[in-house]
Amino acid sequence: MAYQRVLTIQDISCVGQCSLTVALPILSACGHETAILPSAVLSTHTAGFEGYTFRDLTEDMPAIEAHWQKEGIDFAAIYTGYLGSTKQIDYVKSIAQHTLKAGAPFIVDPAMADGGKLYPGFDAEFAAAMGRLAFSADIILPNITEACLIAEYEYREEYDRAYIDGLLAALVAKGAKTIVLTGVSYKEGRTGVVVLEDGEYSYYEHEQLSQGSHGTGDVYSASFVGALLAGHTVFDSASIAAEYTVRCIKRTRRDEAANHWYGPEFEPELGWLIKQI
Ligand code: PXL
Repeated sequence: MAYQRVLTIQDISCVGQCSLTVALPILSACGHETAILPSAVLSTHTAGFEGYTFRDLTEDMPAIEAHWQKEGIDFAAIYTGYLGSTKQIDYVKSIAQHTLKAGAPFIVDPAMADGGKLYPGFDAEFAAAMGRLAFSADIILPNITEACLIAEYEYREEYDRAYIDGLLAALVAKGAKTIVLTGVSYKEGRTGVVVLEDGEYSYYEHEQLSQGSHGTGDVYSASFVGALLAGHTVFDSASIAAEYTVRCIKRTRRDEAANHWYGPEFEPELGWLIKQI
């Protein structure tokens, strides 16, 4: 496995086990040099805590990009997650255009919504800008809510294969390339990941745990990117990330007495992930 430098752009939620505090350790554990660009600094994530602080770092981005360009710094992959503002999305596009090595993958997790709803602080304008970023990427990692928002497709709680095919077609029509669609459940008690690559549909089914904990989307995306950069195929990376995420959710559940509601206990399962890599 070649040692390579990946850049991940997402927020620092100081407490909450999501975004950079998840992506940095997971990518490092997968053996990759990991550069970070914080999109914002929050005291906690926004799902369940009240009164969190939020410092938007949008205005720092152009100078950071200019410095990297001056130093000739480039990346073997860029992976973005939760972003802090609509304006920031344009800066992120510029960073991807100017600092990615030729042919290197640009991977976007349009982390902004779940369960049919945008996260607090985001609006339709932000969702449209995130869509434009996603359609410029090589690989996108949306859940169904995010996919519907960027494809402008009706969101439904109950669906079948025809609905998912329609959603994938709407994403492709807007310019999506490889799609890894998470949380697609066709059967009670089971869920899975749909991969659409070069027009080919494949599905990795796995156990559904009735309630995922917050931040599992970030665990999923970071482990997917970690596996992909280590040389696994998109489908194998999607499957490894799914099994890793399930293990983390189970581990968190086992610790119910500690009431660890705000994030997944992903650290004790890193050893398992490293073995798959
Ligand atoms: O896990 C997605 C995420 C990332 N960062 C922040 C969030 C959320 C989801 O709510 O609030 C700050």
